[in-house]
Amino acid sequence: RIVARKKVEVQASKSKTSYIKLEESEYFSRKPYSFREFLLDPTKSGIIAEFKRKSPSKGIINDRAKVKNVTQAYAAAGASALSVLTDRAFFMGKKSDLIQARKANQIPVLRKDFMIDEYQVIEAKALGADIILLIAAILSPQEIKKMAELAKSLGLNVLLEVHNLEELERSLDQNLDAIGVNNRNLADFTVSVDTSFTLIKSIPAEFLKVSESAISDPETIRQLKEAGFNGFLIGENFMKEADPGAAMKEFVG
Ligand code: IGP
Repeated sequence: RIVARKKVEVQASKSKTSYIKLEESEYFSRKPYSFREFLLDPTKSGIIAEFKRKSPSKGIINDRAKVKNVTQAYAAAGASALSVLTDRAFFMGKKSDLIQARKANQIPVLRKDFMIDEYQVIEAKALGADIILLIAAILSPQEIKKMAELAKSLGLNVLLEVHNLEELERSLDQNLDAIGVNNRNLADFTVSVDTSFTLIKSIPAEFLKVSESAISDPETIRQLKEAGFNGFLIGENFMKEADPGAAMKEFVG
């Protein structure tokens, strides 16, 4: 189980690295980019382009692509933000991938990981992230509140991921910036973009709206925009190609 493994990993990081060390990071004092500003920028695509080498559902997607090249090509193709997996066990991601993406780009970067502890929020800031992901399926409302509050106090943007109405209703909090509807069911990996079309009706107006996963054609984006979505998180459709940046460029047209 992902969460059990993550707990062990976070404990290990905590005992190796003090909070003081994290605060010494050159990124700790930077002011994160506004997710809202970039997502609503009409000159950009609304796409949050993801760097993902591997996933539990697909296995290896791309283990040759270089994070600097790919993220820069994503940004040049009009990405509104970048998403970088930092989970090693299931996604072959690295914390240093996030640092590299940060260094190479001037758009918001989402730390994509399973956040279960406040330590990871502080770490996200130290790695140069602008946005953190909180997954409703693995967090209690109290945990979401605590982590979102901490993130906001550090100037980070918060994206809450939900997969059904129950998760959405129990998890809403004033410290969230965006609600992401995951079209992939993390329990059985089945995908359906209809999850987005159904759930958007229940997302309060003040939140940015992001549709996540299984988006593989521009027509789907057009429909999601029409339904009211501001952001589109896309990974595999680009990463499955040898040149993910070129794939995105072609997709955006
Ligand atoms: C991207 P896709 O189908 O375009 O590769 O999906 C992103 O939504 C997906 O990687 C994701 C994810 C997550 C990964 C969404 N939520 C939570 C790990 C953890």
